[in-house]
Amino acid sequence: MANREVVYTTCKSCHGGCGVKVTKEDGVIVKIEGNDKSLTGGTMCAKGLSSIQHIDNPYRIKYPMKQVGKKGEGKWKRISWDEALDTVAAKMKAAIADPGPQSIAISQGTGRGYNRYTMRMARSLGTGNAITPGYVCHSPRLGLYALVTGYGRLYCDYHGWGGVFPKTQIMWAKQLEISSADSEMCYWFMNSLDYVKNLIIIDPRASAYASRANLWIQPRPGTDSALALGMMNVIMEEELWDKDFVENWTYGFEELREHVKEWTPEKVSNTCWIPKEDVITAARMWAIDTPGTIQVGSSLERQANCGHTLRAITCLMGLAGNIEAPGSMISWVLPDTGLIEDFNLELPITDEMKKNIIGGDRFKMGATRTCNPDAMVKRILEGKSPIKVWFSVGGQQIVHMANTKEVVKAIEMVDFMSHTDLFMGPMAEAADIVLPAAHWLELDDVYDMHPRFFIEAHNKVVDPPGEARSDAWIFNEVGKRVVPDKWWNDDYEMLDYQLRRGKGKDGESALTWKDFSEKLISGCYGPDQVYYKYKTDFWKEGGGFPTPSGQFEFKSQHLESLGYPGLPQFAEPGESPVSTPDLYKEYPIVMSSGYRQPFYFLGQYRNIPWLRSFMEFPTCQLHPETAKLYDVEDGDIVWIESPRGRIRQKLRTFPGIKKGVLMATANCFYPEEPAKGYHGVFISNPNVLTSNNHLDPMYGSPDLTCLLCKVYKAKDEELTESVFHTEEYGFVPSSGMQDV
Ligand SMILES: Nc1nc2c(c(=O)[nH]1)N[C@H]1C(S)=C(S)[C@@H](COP(=O)(O)OP(=O)(O)OC[C@H]3O[C@@H](n4cnc5c(=O)[nH]c(N)nc54)[C@H](O)[C@@H]3O)O[C@H]1N2
Ligand SMILES: Nc1nc2c(c(=O)[nH]1)N[C@H]1C(S)=C(S)[C@@H](COP(=O)(O)OP(=O)(O)OC[C@H]3O[C@@H](n4cnc5c(=O)[nH]c(N)nc54)[C@H](O)[C@@H]3O)O[C@H]1N2
Ligand code: SF4
Ligand SMILES: [Mo]
Repeated sequence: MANREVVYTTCKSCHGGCGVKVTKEDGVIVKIEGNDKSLTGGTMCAKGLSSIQHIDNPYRIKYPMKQVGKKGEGKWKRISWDEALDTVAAKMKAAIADPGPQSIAISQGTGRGYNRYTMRMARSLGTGNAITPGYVCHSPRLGLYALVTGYGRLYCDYHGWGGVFPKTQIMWAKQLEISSADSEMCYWFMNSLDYVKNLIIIDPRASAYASRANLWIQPRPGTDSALALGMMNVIMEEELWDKDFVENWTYGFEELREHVKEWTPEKVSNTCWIPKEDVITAARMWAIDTPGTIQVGSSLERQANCGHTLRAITCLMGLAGNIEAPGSMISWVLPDTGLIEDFNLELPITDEMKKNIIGGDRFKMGATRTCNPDAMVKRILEGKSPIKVWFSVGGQQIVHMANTKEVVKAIEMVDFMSHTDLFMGPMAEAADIVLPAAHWLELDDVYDMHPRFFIEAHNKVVDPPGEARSDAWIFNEVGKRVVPDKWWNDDYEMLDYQLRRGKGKDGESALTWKDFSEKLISGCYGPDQVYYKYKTDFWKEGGGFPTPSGQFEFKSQHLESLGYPGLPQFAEPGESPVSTPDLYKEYPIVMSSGYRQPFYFLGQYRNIPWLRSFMEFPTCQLHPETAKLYDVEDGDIVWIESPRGRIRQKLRTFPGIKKGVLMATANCFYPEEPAKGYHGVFISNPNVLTSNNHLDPMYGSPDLTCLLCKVYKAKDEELTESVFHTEEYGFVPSSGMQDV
């Protein structure tokens, strides 16, 4: 009889959070399924369920290695952990001594639960030059929500804990059912649809719920702030705003009212290429059928007017009084452990660090705690590299930043880079040293990716392959070699420290990692959540918001003091039919990139056979009539070209996409393509096409989801790369890594 064992843990194959039940037989994982007693009720997606193929995968990095050829050549030699860590630490110490700690960059990818280690590492070394994709993903909304309400984390209350579900739900540039399948949202969102009266989708492309929506608006990509301003104008004209909330709890209403007057439904219609009736209907639904929620998608943050778009949408929330009411937008009360993020926030960012943040002089909202990655690339290319040592953990900057050609060139110019990852990919190939990271089934840690109302435990199920180690262990080992007073003797001490404020089993003692690991979750949910905090002393004695005026701020004096307009504005994308009409003649299609796929997570999982089998090539979408206009057909491999270069993707004609608009799959490379050429990063990745020249004035975000392109069929002789000719998707690792 096999020895069976069940372990409960938490998935993070995406941003994470689904409760998982794992069954092992004789120490080998035989089944992965949802934990029906967890907050996510036993639901899991294809990515998490395919984890058996993640942990036993030929692309896994198993040992520390150093590059022995030129960067990007894929010539690697196995080294010991001591050699790897000592080399990284020595490089950091030398950089701290000369020219100073600001010359160290610490980077990460999108949140995978280890973010707080990245930020603590940066602060403990004394550098403000942390690099994250936050400026195109989530940071603008958190910053803007904070500006208006004083509290940065506003979430949709899909839960019904206040006795009410949202009556109107807007899905604004968001395909929640795919992109937030995790514990963040989807489970509760699906349930809340039983109670919704108006579901409004604002998306140039039909997402899964468009067919169920009462109203589906298809704006031209990059024009959403005009739509939000126009909806506010209708609300003002028809006097539909929430009188009590506006009168008693807001600042700057009259100025906003005057400001949005020019945004008539006709003007919005001309700007966004939508019927003017859509603006009026959406505004009425939103303001009359309250409470309501707006789920914002990050396509709006991958645009150079993102600051004002998010501000306009936030003002729209306040106009309808959809703040802090049950079934509206709410800031959650945290678990009793507080924000595990305090682990990095407790190390203050000093004036000296701030002064040296790259891009800090230009992007006064975005580059305050992290640097602006595009400004950094430009500085390196100018030959004045401010970065001597780059400690990269997760994250594929080569793939995910605008203008791939420039990014590759800049990264190759950095003196020393290490990269920590589970799999070989473009960033690892560009590194001098690679450190092998453990999968979530192979580590113990606190899951705190979205510090909302709960934290969960990642419990180790099996040992990592070879000498792979958890990110927490790796950060701590590097940290204690360079700044020992800010790090711990071992990573379990560090876990205990992070949980120190939590209540233990007896309700008195501090929560330890061991207790928490058994408990699996600590949270504040159900009747323990608090609504209408601004009507109580929660934020301010006597009530109010934690803003400078104590009110919900339609107009921002803080922005004005930084030299930005205090009221939300519209601006055309850097390249668009309106801003660059000549370019539009040559590149006559408006392009967006993104639209998450259920079986990939950004650039990840094209090396997972089960997941790759759903979609061999990245696809792009065009309306059948647009496709006909440019002589391309469903199933063609097409060239998509912009002034910066061209890529190939497979065309899917789709009547659900706006005519004249192309949507491309983002974040693509091919693990099976050779290391040289960074695993095919130039074959299909839309960032070969995007520009890093036109950036949001507040956040520094480039136009990744609104630019211009042309499209034409690729000839057979142009499909030379192996990816176009593999029968079995070529799962053979190209750089022979696993044999070292
Ligand atoms: N399965 C899976 N889940 C993921 C990810 C993944 O890769 N795979 N990625 C994760 C990450 S890092 C993020 S940031 C989130 C992103 O998740 P979402 O915010 O949902 O982002 P997308 O799916 O890229 O885009 C959402 C929708 O925006 C539309 N859109 C594009 N441009 C515009 C525009 O200009 N205006 C409007 N109104 N709509 C537009 C697209 O057509 C698309 O349907 O998902 C996360 N979750
Ligand atoms: N054109 C265009 N560009 C975009 C976007 C777009 O829609 N269009 N989206 C933008 C957005 S929203 C984002 S967030 C970025 C995403 O950017 P990234 O986060 O860079 O995306 P990934 O491709 O998922 O890269 C993550 C890397 O981290 C590794 N990894 C995963 N989990 C762990 C872990 O636990 N530990 C360690 N050490 N490594 C791990 C993975 O193997 C992978 O190599 O891309 C941005 N760029
Ligand atoms: S949604 Fe995310 S957390 Fe949930 S199973 Fe899928 S990958 Fe894992
Ligand atoms: Mo993201």
